[in-house]
Amino acid sequence: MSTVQGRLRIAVQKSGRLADRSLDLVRDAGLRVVKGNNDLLYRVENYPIDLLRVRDDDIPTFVADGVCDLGIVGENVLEEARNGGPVAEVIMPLGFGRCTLKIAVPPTLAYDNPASLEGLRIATSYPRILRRWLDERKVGADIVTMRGAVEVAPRLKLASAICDLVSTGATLEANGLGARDTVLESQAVLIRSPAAPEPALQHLLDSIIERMAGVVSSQGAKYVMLNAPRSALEQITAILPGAGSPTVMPLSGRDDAVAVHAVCQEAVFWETLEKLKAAGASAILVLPIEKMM
Ligand code: PRT
Ligand code: ZN
Repeated sequence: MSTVQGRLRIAVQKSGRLADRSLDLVRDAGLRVVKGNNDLLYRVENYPIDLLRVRDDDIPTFVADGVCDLGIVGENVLEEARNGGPVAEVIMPLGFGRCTLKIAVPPTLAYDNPASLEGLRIATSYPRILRRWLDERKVGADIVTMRGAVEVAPRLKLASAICDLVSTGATLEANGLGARDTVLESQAVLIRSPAAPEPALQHLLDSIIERMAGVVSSQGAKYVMLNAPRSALEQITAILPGAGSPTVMPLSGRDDAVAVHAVCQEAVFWETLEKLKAAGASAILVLPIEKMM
């Protein structure tokens, strides 16, 4: 059972790379968040829900232990928190906070495959993930755990290689390191507690999850409307990216053409529009989608 009677709790990062997007997701799901005097806890004024704002490293435990019902955290942090105890359940990937945990080495170190790390010292903030990865590959290496600034470890001779998060690659480049292997692909995920909420809050919890799923799937999705010659209908629908089965409607006064409406799950680029036009489509409209369920 959740610890606070009559209220659901969602754990989000207080400040950092996931903080803004986490709050956006909560707001887009229709929760009106009010910042009170308490920096740790934001209240939702239209539902019995509180946001617990904490360091991301605390989120997996808070959710696994039932202190919070839901949480938003990077897969890297969730994976590192796995220690044989209760685990939070991953509900869905959220499409932001993407990064990759990589093995990176200085140019002086010859790296062919993970076995090249045998007997070396590797610096990382993710010792558990790295240990599992090395064990699975039967590589024996020493791990030096560092809280931050992992990229300077080779220069300071603290380690021969590093295992760190990479997004643009600028940090590795600035430190003269090259990425060699991928240990984990990560993005932010929505997680839920294995402990059920109070029965009276179950319906609210389910509906928040469903709304968040709607927000995530509508992100980047577009509503496309166009007119198509009947003869080119098959070709035109094949061009629409991730459209599933579109709606096809008659056009008044025209037997040779139809109107096509489709929800495209993937990005609709100018190139796509040009291909549609070349295939005979006309009056092409691309509209954003605000909500989807
Ligand atoms: O204070 P708190 O503990 O909550 O935050 P934090 O400092 O531990 O984490 P924060 O806010 O930096 O990151 C939160 C989450 O964002 C991470 O756990 C990842 O899931 C995700 N994320 C996405 C990243 C990056 N991209 C990222 N690039 N986390 C860290 N980095 C760092 C990386 O460690 C390296 O130092 O950015 C540097 C590399 O970036 P590039 O762009 O130069 O490759
Ligand atoms: Zn952290």
